[in-house]
Amino acid sequence: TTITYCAAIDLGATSGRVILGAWSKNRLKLTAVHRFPNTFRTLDCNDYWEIGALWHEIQTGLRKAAAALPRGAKLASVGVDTWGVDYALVNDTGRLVFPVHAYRDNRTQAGLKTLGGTRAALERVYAATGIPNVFYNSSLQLAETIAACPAITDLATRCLFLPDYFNYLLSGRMANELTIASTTQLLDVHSCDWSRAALDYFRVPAQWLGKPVLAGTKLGTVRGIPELKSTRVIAVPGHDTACAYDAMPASPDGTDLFLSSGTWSLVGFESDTPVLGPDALAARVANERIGDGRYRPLTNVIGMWLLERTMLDLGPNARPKNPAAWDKLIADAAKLPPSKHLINTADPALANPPSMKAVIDAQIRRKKGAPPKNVVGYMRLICDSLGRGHADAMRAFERMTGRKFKRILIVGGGSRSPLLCQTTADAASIPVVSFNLEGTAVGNIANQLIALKAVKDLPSFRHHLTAHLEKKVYNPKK
Ligand code: LFR
Repeated sequence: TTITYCAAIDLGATSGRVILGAWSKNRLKLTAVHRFPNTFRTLDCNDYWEIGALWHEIQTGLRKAAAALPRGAKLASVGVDTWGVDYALVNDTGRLVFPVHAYRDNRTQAGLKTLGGTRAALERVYAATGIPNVFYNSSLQLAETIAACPAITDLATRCLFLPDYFNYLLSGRMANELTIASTTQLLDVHSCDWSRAALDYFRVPAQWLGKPVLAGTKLGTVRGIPELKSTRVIAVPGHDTACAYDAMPASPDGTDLFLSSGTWSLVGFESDTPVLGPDALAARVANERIGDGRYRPLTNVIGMWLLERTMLDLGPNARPKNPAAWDKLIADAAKLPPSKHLINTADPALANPPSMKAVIDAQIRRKKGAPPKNVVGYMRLICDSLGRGHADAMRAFERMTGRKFKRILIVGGGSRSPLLCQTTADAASIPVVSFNLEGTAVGNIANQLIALKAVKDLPSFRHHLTAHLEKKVYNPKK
């Protein structure tokens, strides 16, 4: 029997991993060969990723993947996905000519207000790109970089979004990939190329960007790691959320709503057409793309970031030290009564505050409630509030599209929280189905297998995946 080995490099904003996949007899076996934390660092008033540290972890992970292969076996390919929107500016030789900012940096606040305050421009940009005005957009970030450092337009010749940049470091080829391009607010919503109108509005030099390649494009072979010199670098959907959506064991009739739950909760679905117009803009629907060019209209609900940050404020002992401690925390929170007052998850003050706890407490006090007393209480409050946020996003989609969703499929870190699954099912009044699935890595590997012709296409991958998947159904409590 032939076994095809692929490695997924999957970088999230708070953690990263390198996962080895072995595909044989229509089954995927995963081994997490390397896991590492990720964080941005604040220098003066700005936030930056530690890009060299991330590259080091990627290389360490790939060496571990090579070492984990059985004797004589070869790693066929690697693929990279990361969180959305962030980028590296480089010159023709690939040299970094600007530090890599983190999207939580509040340097985009002025641009956000300008675009938000000019109704006509806002509508024009939305009609052109299908992406709402959100603080982290690459468009606003690039505009700020160019305004703050005008000389950058002489220094930089290419803009590579983070998966593109790591693909370049791996393979030596510079290419912009479609799904990550679709997170920028610079891609034309009706084609698979950049939007002239958006580039002009944000004054981004068109020559910085290459026509996006589709997922499955073979970029080259791995440089710099002798054990992997014949391993291909394949452009997978570079956006982690696109990978997570590809891994959804969805029923083919389109009645499943997708929820990828991590730092952010990404609530959306797959569609042949974008969802546009004033209601979509008001609901902040982002028409991001699937690797093949179709659409995944989604809303970003703030996600487990609320908990990540609140735990920092609660001190070193608030964060569970192992999986059993996490389970206990979640179980204890589930025993508390449902929260009387919920967090308004759309409050911009939650994006990157000096103290998350202070912002949450202030919100609850404004509603004349009492803030939680401990981490168990915050867990309960955050899960109740996210459940409500997920359900609101679903109902908005139903109103706009006339669809009726029958199930919510959840993957990612939050899928391991019975409390979050239950609060979501209760608020949405439909079952939530959680999968024991490293969604982003699975979607990443699926795209490599398809490019290598080990799997026919995405529907057949999902079909095989569904056959062996452990799932848990949370029915809404009446
Ligand atoms: C999730 C994610 C979201 C994106 C946010 C910022 O990891 O990619 O989809 O909106 O991070 O990039």
